[in-house]
This record gives sequence, structure tokens and C-alpha cells, in this order.
Amino acid sequence: MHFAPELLDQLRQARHIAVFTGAGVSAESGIPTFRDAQTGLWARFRAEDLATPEAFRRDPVTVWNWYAWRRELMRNARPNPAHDALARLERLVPRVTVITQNVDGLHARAGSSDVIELHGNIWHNLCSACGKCVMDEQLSNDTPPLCPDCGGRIRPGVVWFGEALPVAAWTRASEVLETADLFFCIGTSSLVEPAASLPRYARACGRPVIQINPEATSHDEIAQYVLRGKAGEVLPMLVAAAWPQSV
Ligand code: BJW
Repeated sequence: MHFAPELLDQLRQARHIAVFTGAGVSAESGIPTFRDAQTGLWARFRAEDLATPEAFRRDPVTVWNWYAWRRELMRNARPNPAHDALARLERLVPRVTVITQNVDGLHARAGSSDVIELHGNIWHNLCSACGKCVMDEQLSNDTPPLCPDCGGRIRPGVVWFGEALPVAAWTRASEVLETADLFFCIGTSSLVEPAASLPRYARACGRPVIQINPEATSHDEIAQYVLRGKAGEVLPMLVAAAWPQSV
């Protein structure tokens, strides 16, 4: 793949890089993206219809079992070359902040040290009634488990449709846009708000936006560079092209 020499210069000169990621970054780890059709037991459900507070109220058993299945998938998944290349970038650029919509924790497992999780983390358990955080060891054997304090239903600590994003994560992500020199947008359909507005804010702040995705998205229009391909292939090549001595 050929990279514009100006892009490689901008990368080498950057003091702070912001990287906004979505499900496509974990696709090569074997975790289906949100808008992939579901398979097996879950083929008759749409992911969008399970990730809502209404679905959990209506059918908590199905929603809990879906998350239990996804946790198992994520537990067995390994970071892929895209996660690894982003973690490696920290040794080449003074500051790298990953702003992710993913709940799988794979950026941190790959070694990225500054990760903002906009949509929560699938490994956290919360009481849907009193908000208490509950450790795995404290979970009862019910489906879904019940809160040891108030008996409410335990839910995964992720952000569902119609719920607000964690304030601290959103505030930090907005601050990062003000200090970053470059903004990567990788592996997201950019359909889900308010996260999808971040690349537009970055562009409005005058930051070059670099889009990596095998498919076109609405953010191609605002991107200074569109790199068409899989993140696990494009990112390692890009890092090697900018810093040949790093490989
Ligand atoms: C590859 C690849 C490879 C493949 N390499 N790439 C404004 C306008 C319209 C609607 C709204 C609006 N503001 C809010 C809304 C409503 C709603 C929304 O956005 N709806 C839209 C669908 C229309 N938003 C919300 O409800 C949000 N909350 C909110 O706004 O609250 C307001 C409020 C304020 C105050 C009080 C109360 C409320 C919350 C959104 C939460 C989203 N949650 C989920 C589930 C998380 C938990 C879980 O994992 O189960 O987050 S939904 C799902 O979508 C998940 C993802 O993080 C998110 C984004 O998906 P993503 O990552 O982009 O994945 P895909 O599958 O869509 O795309 C994959 C991409 O990868 C594709 O482009 C592929 O081509 C690419 N790809 N292989 C690179 N190898």
C-alpha cells in the first residue's frame, strides 16, 4: 500500500495522536462487528435490539445470556496486529490516546496505556436498580444475577441505546480533541451518536482526520486521508512506513 509522504511526515512530527476506534478494530480478533448479521443461537436477534434498557426490562434472561456468550467470545479473543500497532505507537510518539467504542478491553490487553472507553466495559457488572458495582466473585447463580445489596438485577456495565455516555469519558475525549495533532478514525460505521460526532469535532478543530476502513462511511467526506483496508493490515504497514527502524 502506498502512503502519501505528507501523511508520513505528519505522523513523525505529531506530539499527540488521538485514535478513535470501533468494532472493526476487533473484527480480526474474531469478534463480530455490531452490524454483522448474528450467527448460531443468536441469528434470530439483531444486536441493536438486544443492547437496550427496554430489552433488558422485557427479557432480562435473553439479554444476560447474550452478554454471557459475548464475554466468553471476548475472553478467548487475542489482540490483533491493529491493537498491537496502536500500542507500539506509544513508543514512537510522545502521547497517544485511544478513544474506543469497544467494550472488549483489547486495547488495554495489547498494551495501550491511555484508553478512554466511551461505551463502558463488558467485564463490569452493575446493579440496574441501585447502581452498585459488583465483582464477578460476588455474582449469584441466578440469570441474571441479583444484587447482593438490594436484590436488583445485575447488568453489564456498558452503554445501551438511549443511555448517556459516562460523563468523565466524554469530557476526557472532548479535551483530547483540543490537544491532539492528528485524529485517526478506525473500524467504525460512524452511525452511533454522540461518539460519531468526534471525528467531525476534530475536523472542525482543524485536526487532520485519517480514516481506516475497508468500507466507505460518511466520515470519508471529512477525512484528509482515506486508507481503504483492514485495520490489522493497514496499521502495521503505516507504522512501518513512517518509522522503518521500528520493525
Ligand atoms: C473494519 C474491519 C477491519 C470491518 N478493519 N474496519 C443523534 C442522531 C440520531 C440518533 C441519535 C443521536 N443522538 C443519540 C441518538 C440515539 C442513539 C443513536 O446513535 N442511534 C443511531 C443508531 C441512529 N444513541 C444513543 O442512544 C446513545 N446515547 C445517547 O445519545 O444518550 C442521550 C442521553 C443523554 C442524557 C441522558 C440520557 C440519554 C448511546 C449509544 C450507545 C451505543 N451502544 C452500543 C452497545 C454497547 C454495548 C455492547 O457492546 O453490547 O455500542 S451499540 C453499538 O454501536 C456499540 C458500538 O460501540 C456502537 C458503534 O458501532 P461500531 O463500532 O461503529 O460498529 P459497526 O458494526 O457499526 O461498524 C463496524 C465497522 O467496522 C464498519 O464500518 C466496517 O466496515 C468496519 N470493519 N472489519 C477495519 N478488519
